[in-house]
Amino acid sequence: MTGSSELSKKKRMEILRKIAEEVRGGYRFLISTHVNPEGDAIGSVLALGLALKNMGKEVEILNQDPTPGNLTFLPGAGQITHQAPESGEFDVTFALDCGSKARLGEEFSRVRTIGKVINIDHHVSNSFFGDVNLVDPMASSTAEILFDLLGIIPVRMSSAVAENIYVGILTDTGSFHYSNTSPKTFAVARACLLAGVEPWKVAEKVYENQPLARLRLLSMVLGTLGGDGDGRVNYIVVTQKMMEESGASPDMTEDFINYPRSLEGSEVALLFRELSPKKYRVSLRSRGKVDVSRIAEEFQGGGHPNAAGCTVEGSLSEVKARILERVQAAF
Ligand SMILES: [Mn+2]
Repeated sequence: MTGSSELSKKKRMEILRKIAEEVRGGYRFLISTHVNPEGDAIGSVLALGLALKNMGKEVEILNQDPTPGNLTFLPGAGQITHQAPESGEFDVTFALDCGSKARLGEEFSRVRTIGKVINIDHHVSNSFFGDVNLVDPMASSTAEILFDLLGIIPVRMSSAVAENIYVGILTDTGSFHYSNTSPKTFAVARACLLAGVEPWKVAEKVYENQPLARLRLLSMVLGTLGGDGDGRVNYIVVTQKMMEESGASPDMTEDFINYPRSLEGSEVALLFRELSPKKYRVSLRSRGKVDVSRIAEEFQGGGHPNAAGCTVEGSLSEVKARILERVQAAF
């Protein structure tokens, strides 16, 4: 057990109070998240950013990578910058949903003065790189933790803030499908609805608004479906060639792993995405029998017991063989 998984209610509240104090005392805030951001990353930076602005704070949101197309509807999304700001001097910097400082990206490292770093995350593999660290692996999402922070500061949750929190929760729980969905998760979602969020509208924008390129890519990727022979481990592959032929962007592959994951009898699902000819991003999902974060960590990656990722160098057949061997040994 790491210290983080034993985070007690009391300790959690202490840290939240400390962060609320930093918020009240600071004036210029930088907010950032990991490279290749998804729903929880985007929802979290926007929810906190909008809330701080509502308090009259000066806020800069820096995400190195672009916002996925299906999330650009989120309130405040137009205010995200992708390059280190020229006059980069901040009292406090929030790193949200990000396991390590390196995952904040190159642009982040160019900011002149980041001030005190507050690290809020729910990844068990978080490296506690902040001056203040709130890592709560029991939370469904970083957005769920931010909901508590806003209540303690306190700052009213506007409908715009609520929509961002709701999307963070919705996407990180796979629409409330995954095991990280708790009574607390639904309580926070309920509060978001009471603040004005309309779930059907959000679901339509997030899930039923896909570009044709994504479906074209998916049809190619499903053709690569393979397994270990007994049905427990199933994988798919995304190559650079498929990306080019379909015209899709990497963020469109985000949910593809749910296809091998959803197969009958599937315990571990894998997605191999070619980054360059001898380098692959590997996403791992488990239904609970195998702790895939341990496997990812062996390859300098990380994540949760049921959802993790790592980057592995080698040809596709080498990378596949190394990962499959490791996964099979974990049963
Ligand atoms: Mn998250």
